[in-house]
Amino acid sequence: MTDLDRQVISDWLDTRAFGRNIEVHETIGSTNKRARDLALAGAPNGTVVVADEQVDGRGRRGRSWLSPKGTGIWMSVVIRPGFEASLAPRITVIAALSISEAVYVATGCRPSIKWPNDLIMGNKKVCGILTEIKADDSYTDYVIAGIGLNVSTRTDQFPGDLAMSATSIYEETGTLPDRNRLIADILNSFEYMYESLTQPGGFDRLRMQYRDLCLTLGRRVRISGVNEEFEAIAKDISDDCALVVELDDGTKREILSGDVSVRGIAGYI
Ligand code: BTX
Repeated sequence: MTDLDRQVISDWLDTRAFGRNIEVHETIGSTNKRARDLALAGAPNGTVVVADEQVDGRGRRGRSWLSPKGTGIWMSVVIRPGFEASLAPRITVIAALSISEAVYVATGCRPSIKWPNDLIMGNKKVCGILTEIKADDSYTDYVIAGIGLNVSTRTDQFPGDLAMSATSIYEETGTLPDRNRLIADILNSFEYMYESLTQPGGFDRLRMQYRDLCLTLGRRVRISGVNEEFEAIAKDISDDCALVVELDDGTKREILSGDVSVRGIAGYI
């Protein structure tokens, strides 16, 4: 697989801010952690940290993210949105859409989205997104959008049960896209969608695209929250990016966060 190259990434970029300030690391603990340190030190909107390998890659709720050397895109984007914290989940939505679009352009195959933060190919997880935020009620200091995308990983490189639930672009499509180009394409779409968030009707159009790609909708799901676990039918994505579900007694609920399992997807039986 081609080496990560700052200059090649820059050459493919078509952005104003995203990726214009970029760090490329051979190895790092976690790109999200590095991006957070940079954000706290005042890094501008669109700052990107990308690494060839993460030795302490992070998922949600303290879980770990396998990030072997040279096999994927491990990248974090610092975003300084001019909007309140409640709108921050929109960043996860547009990150997912932009990754799906870039993979489609590179391979002709379009990953689906499993609400809120996974991209799925062949019923397995090809990408996870970790969005972290520093904000108070009225002001968002920064959002870090962390992207872990398996590009060339072979099934036998995923340890234990992960082999049942994880996959890569190469495993699903037989194509090995150039990571530098893919990084730039993700950032190009990401910035374009980010800017359209502030235009009238901008998010509604993106939400429609998200609904079309969201394999969670219309399915029976199991929701595991901090204090409860229940099943329901996933119906819609709300304006604030919650998953709208209908329980068996007909009541509707909006789920803002939590683990949502969909039968047959990403190893859930
Ligand atoms: P998540 O908590 O939804 O998913 C984490 C779970 O996914 C793990 O518990 C494991 O079961 C599974 N998993 C671990 N590694 C992989 C992998 N490579 N492919 C498929 N499944 C896997 C998802 O969290 C958010 C992950 C974000 C990762 C990026 S990488 C760049 C940035 N830096 C960082 O530390 N995290 C983000």
